[in-house]
Amino acid sequence: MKTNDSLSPAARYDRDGFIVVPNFLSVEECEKLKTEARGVLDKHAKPGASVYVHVAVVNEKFRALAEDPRIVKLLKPVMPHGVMFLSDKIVYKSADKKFPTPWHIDCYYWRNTRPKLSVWIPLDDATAENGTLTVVPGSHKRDWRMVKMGLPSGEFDNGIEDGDWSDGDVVTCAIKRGTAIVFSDRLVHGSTPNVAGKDRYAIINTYHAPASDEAFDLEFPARKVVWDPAA
Ligand SMILES: O=C(O)CCC(=O)C(=O)O
Repeated sequence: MKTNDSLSPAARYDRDGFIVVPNFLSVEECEKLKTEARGVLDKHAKPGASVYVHVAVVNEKFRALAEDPRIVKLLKPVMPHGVMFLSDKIVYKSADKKFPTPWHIDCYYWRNTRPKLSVWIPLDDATAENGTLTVVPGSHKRDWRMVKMGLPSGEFDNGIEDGDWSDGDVVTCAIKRGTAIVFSDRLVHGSTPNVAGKDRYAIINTYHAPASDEAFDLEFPARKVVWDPAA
């Protein structure tokens, strides 16, 4: 996918609601993290689950990734008031888990809290055929209504049903493993279905600005300030 643009990352983030950073992790790092992710799902996730939250609480490699200096460097331009890790999540698609992630905005899940962003990193090459991330550029500038969708998977059960964008507005992020996509919690995003039936592991880390704990934050034991410009 096209990632070049003469604008700075911060200006692109403001305009589009996301930025794409190729080669963020190496192939070797992705391979190792994928093994760790499989282990976390096997050991800690509900049987058959495609999602596991609080990875950094149970796995030191993912805890290290959450506060990796490369992530801090990546986020500084879009988070000038500091970077606090909140939580992380594995999302796994496969031959058994082909369903697309429905269109949604993450801020729906943490209403009345301070703004957040997430860093989505696929640990397999991610394509339109194996369930890659899809985004609607600029959608973070509008408000969206989420509804219960009654999806058979029971995971990702809320979505946007009345989105008025056209297919041409959607960016399907066909990217190599280890590419990082930084996106606003107001950006409309989802995934393609995994019609190829091939594994697609991704790790998603969520961050916000350092501040005194809000009640919501207390649900996330691995939360940690990773850059405080005032310190
Ligand atoms: O990896 C995916 O399919 C997308 C996950 C996602 O959008 C989310 O967890 O908010």
